[in-house]
Amino acid sequence: MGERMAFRTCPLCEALCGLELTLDDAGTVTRVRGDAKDPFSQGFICPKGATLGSLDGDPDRLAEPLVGGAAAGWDEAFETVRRELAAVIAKHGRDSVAVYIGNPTAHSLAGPLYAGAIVKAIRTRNMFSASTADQMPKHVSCGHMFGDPLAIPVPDLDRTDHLLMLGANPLESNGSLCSAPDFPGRLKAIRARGGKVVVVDPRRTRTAALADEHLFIRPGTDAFLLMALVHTLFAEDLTASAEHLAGRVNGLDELRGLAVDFAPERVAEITGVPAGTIRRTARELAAAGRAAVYGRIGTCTQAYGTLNSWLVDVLNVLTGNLDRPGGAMFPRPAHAPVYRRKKPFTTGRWRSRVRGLPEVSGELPVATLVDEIETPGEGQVKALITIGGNPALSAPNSDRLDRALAGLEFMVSVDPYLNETTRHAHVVLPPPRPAQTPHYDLALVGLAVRNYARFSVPAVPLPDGRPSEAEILARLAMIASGTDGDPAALDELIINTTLTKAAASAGSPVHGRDPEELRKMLDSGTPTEQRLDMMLRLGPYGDGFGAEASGLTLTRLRTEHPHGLDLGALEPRLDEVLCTTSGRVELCPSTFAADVDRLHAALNDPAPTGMLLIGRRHLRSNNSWLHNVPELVRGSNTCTLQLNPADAERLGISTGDCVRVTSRTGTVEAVAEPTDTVMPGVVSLPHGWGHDRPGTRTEVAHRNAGVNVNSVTDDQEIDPLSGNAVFNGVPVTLEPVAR
Ligand SMILES: Nc1nc2c(c(=O)[nH]1)N[C@H]1C(S)=C(S)[C@@H](COP(=O)(O)OP(=O)(O)OC[C@H]3O[C@@H](n4cnc5c(=O)[nH]c(N)nc54)[C@H](O)[C@@H]3O)O[C@H]1N2
Ligand SMILES: Nc1nc2c(c(=O)[nH]1)N[C@H]1C(S)=C(S)[C@@H](COP(=O)(O)OP(=O)(O)OC[C@H]3O[C@@H](n4cnc5c(=O)[nH]c(N)nc54)[C@H](O)[C@@H]3O)O[C@H]1N2
Ligand code: SF4
Ligand SMILES: [Mo]
Repeated sequence: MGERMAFRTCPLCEALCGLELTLDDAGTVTRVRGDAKDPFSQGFICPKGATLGSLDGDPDRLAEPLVGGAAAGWDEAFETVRRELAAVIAKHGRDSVAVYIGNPTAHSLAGPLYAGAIVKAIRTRNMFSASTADQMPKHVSCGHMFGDPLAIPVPDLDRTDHLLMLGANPLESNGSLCSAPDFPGRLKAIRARGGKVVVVDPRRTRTAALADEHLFIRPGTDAFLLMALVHTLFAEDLTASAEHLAGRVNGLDELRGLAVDFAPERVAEITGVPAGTIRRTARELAAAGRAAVYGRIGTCTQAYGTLNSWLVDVLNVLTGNLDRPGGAMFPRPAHAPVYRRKKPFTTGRWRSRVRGLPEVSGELPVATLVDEIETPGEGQVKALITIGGNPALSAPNSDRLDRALAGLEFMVSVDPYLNETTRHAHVVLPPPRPAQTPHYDLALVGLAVRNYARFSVPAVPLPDGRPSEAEILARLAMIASGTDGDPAALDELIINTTLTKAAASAGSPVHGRDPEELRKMLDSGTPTEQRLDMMLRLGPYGDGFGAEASGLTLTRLRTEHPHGLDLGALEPRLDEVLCTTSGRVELCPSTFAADVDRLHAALNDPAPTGMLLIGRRHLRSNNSWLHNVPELVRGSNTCTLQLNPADAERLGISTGDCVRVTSRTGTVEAVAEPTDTVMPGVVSLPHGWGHDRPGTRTEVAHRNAGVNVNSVTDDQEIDPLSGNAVFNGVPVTLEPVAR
């Protein structure tokens, strides 16, 4: 035997890189390289992907369930969950069980297929996720503009001549809501073909350093800048290129009216961007042949997160770049059927019990999870299910949440680690190693800059009796529905319902066929694989169950394209995507127009005088959970408090000093790193650190603990339209601490 090779997609970030794993006889991953044959990533890899072997073989990774902190068998673990959940529901009702779904759930095949079924089975209104600490504003903006919260246009990186990027640092993050392996290389290519890249960020990041131009902006003020860009386009009559959308857009005049008061001169002081620069930026955007505006987490995790997300696409529309090659385009994921019309988007179908915050996409803001746990009364949260999340570090004012978790009657976590969050769980159900897990990026291929599909078979088979993550989640859904039985029954139900609906749908490729017959044609793999096969075959590239002989099936993807299948550059498809009530792009939805009043009022606010805290990411880190990989934490401490040297001098702070950072919610002490890459008045701390708590089992992370920035972020500050957490622009005071 000896060495063998296996290929799979990297599950760690949104870039979708193909990996080549080398495994030994025992199934240990001994080397990881970029998969040169992947048509999308073409061998690109970053340090996180390259150390996937260490993550896979991490001795701290839980191999078996924990019940009450002790290793237990799967039957005992599931039986405990069944008993305890039933007890809580019997005593306090269904809304007393909350679910929190974390980021890695979006990077797995099992998460998107099964996590929702758990929530549905419990029938709880208390569903939370990392989305409200991340991209929820973009869902709300796309929901209202295009009718579908998942219809998110991505910048067509490979064909654009001009990219205006706000609040994104893909040289560290490798991109988000824009899946593009080797994002840095794609940015360099824009410049190499004579295009221009402009970055707007309170820090001169590595991305900003690579760009043609960097604009420092005061944290939290992007909406003013974006409004001023819209204002300039109207004022200087630069919207003519939007003509290809003529007759397909509503609200142009209302928008023009809203922007009247946001002249560049009016926002220059607030934003820190000179009026002349704003005008030139608008002109260059309008003049570029093919341009795209792209805003990411820096613009979402703000008090104006939804306005920012909306205005980014408003600019894409006004400059004629929406749904046009080289502009902002809608990917066409192979697994998503295009014949199914979606219901137009609404929010607020229910409200959170304590703060009355509106539901968005079936979720309540993670910022208010703690209120729901702490506040007594009918519907108080008494039990929590977490799936691949670490809210004890990742949520705003997470120390308060951390304390609240300790008081739950029951908590179960699906997670490979005993960490800051799962240490509170009565039962921990660990998913298998990445090498043992199949992969298909359901959530991310719909955000990729090329249409692309790749299925990864597990590199190492699971031992008998060891459930996959899909089986763990399906079993939890069965338990939650009160019919604890074979989890495959859940898949069977979903398959039958979907095929019956597809056979009855006029536009579907299987219209009029016998669902029974279709069912028999499905892939012979696991229930998960059968569901994926079904989705691919009903999808826009699918074989339509034989209707399109050369079309896509899972079998074909698995056997003929083990390194992935390139389905081509993005193509215009606005008509396929639009599902607003009007059938047009809503350029000026009324809820957004109303929120502009808030922005308008803030035009007259006095300029803040204190320091504002923002976040940042580092290439060798990934939110809270890669700090147990020795290779990634080796070297200098990255969890430092960056601040401008002028501020440091004024406050008597030198490099390496310990600084106490205080906000409304708490304090944190961090090591100072004065750097002129941060604009004056701004301090920056990365998130995901603070691994010094007792009761965890992450030895390397514990030794490289860092501090938790979310000790000082504020759970009461949210973007009102999306409920999203505000991590950027947090008012703080600083004082040096004598050691
Ligand atoms: N290496 C690494 N990669 C990751 C992750 C990670 O933790 N580490 N996390 C993954 C996840 S979950 C996500 S969501 C993505 C995020 O991907 P990105 O959106 O690219 O995230 P960041 O690198 O944090 O870049 C955000 C930038 O916004 C800037 N910023 C802060 N406040 C403001 C503001 O008010 N206005 C503007 N214009 N900019 C502001 C910050 O200085 C920072 O440079 O990255 C993913 N990839
Ligand atoms: N201050 C501040 N806070 C932030 C951010 C910020 O920029 N600044 N960013 C926010 C963003 S964008 C995000 S996405 C959130 C992330 O917030 P969370 O999703 O709550 O946290 P993560 O750190 O991603 O934790 C991931 C958890 O999943 C587990 N895990 C890893 N792989 C798997 C798997 O295959 N299956 C399962 N079931 N579990 C797995 C890990 O052990 C870990 O416990 O943090 C948010 N918090
Ligand atoms: S860029 Fe992202 S997907 Fe690619 S290897 Fe690194 S972590 Fe994995
Ligand atoms: Mo995220």
